[in-house]
Amino acid sequence: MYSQGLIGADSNIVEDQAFLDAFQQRIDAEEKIEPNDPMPQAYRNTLIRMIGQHAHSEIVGMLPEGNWITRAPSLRRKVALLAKVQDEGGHGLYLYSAAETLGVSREQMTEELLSGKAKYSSIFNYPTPSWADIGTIGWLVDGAAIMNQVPLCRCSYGPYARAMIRVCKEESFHQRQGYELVKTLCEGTAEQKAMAQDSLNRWWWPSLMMFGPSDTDSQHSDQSMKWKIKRFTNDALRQKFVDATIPQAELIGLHVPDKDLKWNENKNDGKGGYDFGEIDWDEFWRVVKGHGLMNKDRIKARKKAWDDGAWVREAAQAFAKKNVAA
Ligand code: FAQ
Repeated sequence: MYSQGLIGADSNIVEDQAFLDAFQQRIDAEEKIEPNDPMPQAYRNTLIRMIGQHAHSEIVGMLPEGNWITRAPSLRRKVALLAKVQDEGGHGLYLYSAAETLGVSREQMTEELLSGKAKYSSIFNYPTPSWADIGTIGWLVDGAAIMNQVPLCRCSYGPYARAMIRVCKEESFHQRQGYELVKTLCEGTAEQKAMAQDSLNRWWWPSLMMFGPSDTDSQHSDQSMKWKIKRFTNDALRQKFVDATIPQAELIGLHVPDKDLKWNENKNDGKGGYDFGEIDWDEFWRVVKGHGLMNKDRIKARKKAWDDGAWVREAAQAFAKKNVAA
């Protein structure tokens, strides 16, 4: 990885106004910023925080679905779920590698996850008690992830933008297979349809929370938009997600659990869109701060995997050293 050569790569840079203006000009001209380019420390730190959080989300996100691999109801469903969970692991690895180009090590990022310093998406702190949850996660969670990540393919930082291209293609496939699973349940027995509805009831609001706090409370959005890391605000993406998803729910006969949901033809500059109810922000912050239903289990599982894998990392390093010496 690039990291070893890059740590402190621009520590000699004086971040005076001329430097910051020249950097902003490159951003405004839609140039990609690459690992060896000089960049303001705050730009670097923002990306390390955001890509690190994203990588952790992919890896922790394997747990709720992994829970169902042994209990998938058919071989076809088992193969699809195995492949999906494996894809999420791959996304985590590209993203850790993209973050490493900024001079942070994977060990450091993992320590920050395990100590609670680094965040991961709130959505993965909810349990998956029914098989329908596997469909709902693909449909809504991957659906929300794509809405947020397609614009990240145009992020100003080259390695993150490029990693996002393949990630989005795979997430798009996951969204479709999840929707197909939920649709199949809706076309099945009354009990299966009820299972799908119950799952939507539990995942709808947490999926809206994935987009982050409202624009008025989002501390990083303004600067990240200026640096063209983010292309849309949290609320703008949330609105796009709601507008895209309601017709999908209607098509398969599911009811979105929001009494304030209403078509508003004046929304989106007259193109129309849905008004929707107020998100429970207390719940959002409680989960983000570590007090959701599954936060402790998720970190415990990641710590066990990291500790159990220590011998593999040590062996790989010893082997690499032996090869260099030979
Ligand atoms: N959960 O000022 P903002 C996936 C934190 S991948 C937890 O608005 P920002 C794939 C935020 O970090 C899902 N924390 O922050 C998959 C900040 O705290 P900090 C992950 C959250 O960065 C599917 C504070 O609140 N996707 O699902 C959340 O401008 C299925 C203030 O917020 C990404 O990471 C949250 N929901 O915007 C895998 C995409 N929201 O760091 C398996 C890249 C906010 O100052 C199965 N990230 N916070 O301590 C982003 O687009 C942005 O980072 C946002 C937040 C939009 C998440």
